[in-house]
Amino acid sequence: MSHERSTLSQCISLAESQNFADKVIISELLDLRQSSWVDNETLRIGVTGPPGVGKSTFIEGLGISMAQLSQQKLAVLAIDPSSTSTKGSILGDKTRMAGLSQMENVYIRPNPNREQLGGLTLETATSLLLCEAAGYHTTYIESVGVGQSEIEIDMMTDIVILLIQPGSGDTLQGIKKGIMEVADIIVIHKLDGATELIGKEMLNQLKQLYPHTPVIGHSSHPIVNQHSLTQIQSTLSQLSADTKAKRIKQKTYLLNAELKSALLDHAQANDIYQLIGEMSNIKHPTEAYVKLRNALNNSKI
Ligand SMILES: Nc1nc2c(ncn2[C@@H]2O[C@H](COP(=O)(O)OP(=O)(O)OP(=O)(O)O)[C@@H](O)[C@H]2O)c(=O)[nH]1
Ligand SMILES: [Mg+2]
Repeated sequence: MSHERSTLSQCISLAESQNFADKVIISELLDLRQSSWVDNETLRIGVTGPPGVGKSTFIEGLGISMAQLSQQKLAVLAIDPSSTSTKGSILGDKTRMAGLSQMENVYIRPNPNREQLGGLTLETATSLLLCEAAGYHTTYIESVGVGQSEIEIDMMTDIVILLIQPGSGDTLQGIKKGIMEVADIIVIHKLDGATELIGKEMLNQLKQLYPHTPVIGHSSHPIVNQHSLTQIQSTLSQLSADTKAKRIKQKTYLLNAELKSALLDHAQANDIYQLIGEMSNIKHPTEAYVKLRNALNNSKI
């Protein structure tokens, strides 16, 4: 089992590489496993929310409960935003998910957040497919909701769970609208101790503001609230009944993003300025666009 997990880790490292030959290997591997973005019986859950809201601790509680209930394998791709400064991501996530990381049928991949805001990249989508190809039925993607990452988490997962922490200065006005709109489930987290009262107020406000989105209060620490956990699990199983339509849209989005990235890599490899002329001769950005399009029209791409 641990051998299998280390093979999966090696494959994910290859998928994260920018090397073309590595991409060819991964593409062939996924073909071999008949991987498909749309057609399979897996479940992809995005967990997002501001730094420190308790995403990893929440996944630990929910994941342990899911892994105990079924024989199905579960993977977590955690994007740790603090890792660039502390370089402590692996330690951080393994301690936050100490119980899960001990389980036989669980794979946890803590990923350092690279240059992209929120940490999600196209390679994250490929890593997710690799987990599924290795037999992991449910994959969690943990990502902090900053920058454009909320768009991306919605574009990679079947169900987005947004965690909000009461009384942290994350007042409702402070939470970006975009992320509220892509959330399939809103969880008021850390609904315990000193923040319980203010959290309940927030819960009522949100229920009125978003009447069509399930809003659930929950606490994962020091002990997991089993009552709200059950509510979250049953909401998840209702929402997971039909994922196909969303996946079809996602596939178009991801495919276009991959094409743009391939074109850019191709142009860079061929020295883009050889195609469009010296930068100093270009007077405005649209001119660069038009020149490149013309150059591509004349080539056989
Ligand atoms: N009171 C309380 N504390 C919690 C709860 N869940 C997590 N914490 C604490 O909040 C802190 C941050 O938890 P994490 O799970 O690391 O939060 P995170 O959102 O994954 O953090 P980043 O990955 O750094 O964005 C830790 O000290 C946890 O023990 C909860 O339900 N209640
Ligand atoms: Mg975390």
